[in-house]
Amino acid sequence: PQDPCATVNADLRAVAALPLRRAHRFAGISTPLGLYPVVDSLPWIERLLSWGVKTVQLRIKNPQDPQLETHIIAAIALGRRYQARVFINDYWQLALRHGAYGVHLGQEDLLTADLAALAEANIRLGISTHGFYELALAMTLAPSYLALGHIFPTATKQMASQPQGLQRLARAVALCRDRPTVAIGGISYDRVASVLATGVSSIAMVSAITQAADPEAVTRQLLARIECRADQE
Ligand code: 3NM
Repeated sequence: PQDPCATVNADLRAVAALPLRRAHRFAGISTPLGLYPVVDSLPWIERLLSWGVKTVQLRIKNPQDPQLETHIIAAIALGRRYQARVFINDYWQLALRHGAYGVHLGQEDLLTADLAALAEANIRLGISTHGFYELALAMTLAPSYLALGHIFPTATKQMASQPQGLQRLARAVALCRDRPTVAIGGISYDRVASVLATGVSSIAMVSAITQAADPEAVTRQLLARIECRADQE
């Protein structure tokens, strides 16, 4: 049987050899990301920014969408208008072409995306991780933040991995030291306090906001709880 360490070491070597050239580090994010909603449409981005959200992700999962580029351009423009951090999920070429604030990538994109070009364009990079192995890979790239998921069971995305739970989240946060961390996956309003107690610097949410009976009220309450804590740091 193949030695599992050999695979891990080969993967780590492949990532470490990525053509980062001069730009070895992505710009860090010095202010806490706070509440970080992940949404799939422009109206959601605009609504959230108008309610005071300062970090948001546009996650469009249909690459055939004829409006894809238009939506990405508009999302970037909204981010500038509201002085907010808008991350584009997946479509790093479009994000690069249109000068996005940030890009969020999954592990599968790390070996193909032009990370050097993103770093040189000063585009912030967030990376999804699921467990310590993916975290170790992602940390070799010194991204602007590390997303740690999925913490609890979630119906929003089909996951290949198991929920990490709060203990593993706390250990992962400790490993990330000063790098901003984002917890994601199954985080409801009622779980916010226990998630924040792990020391994670930000919370990403989909359904707790988009499926809420009153998304504006929930968002404002979440902002008060999550950003408030950040202000006290
Ligand atoms: N990424 P909800 S979990 C988009 O673990 C996404 O990488 C995840 O939705 C990851 O807040 C997830 O409704 C879905 O559980 C999060």
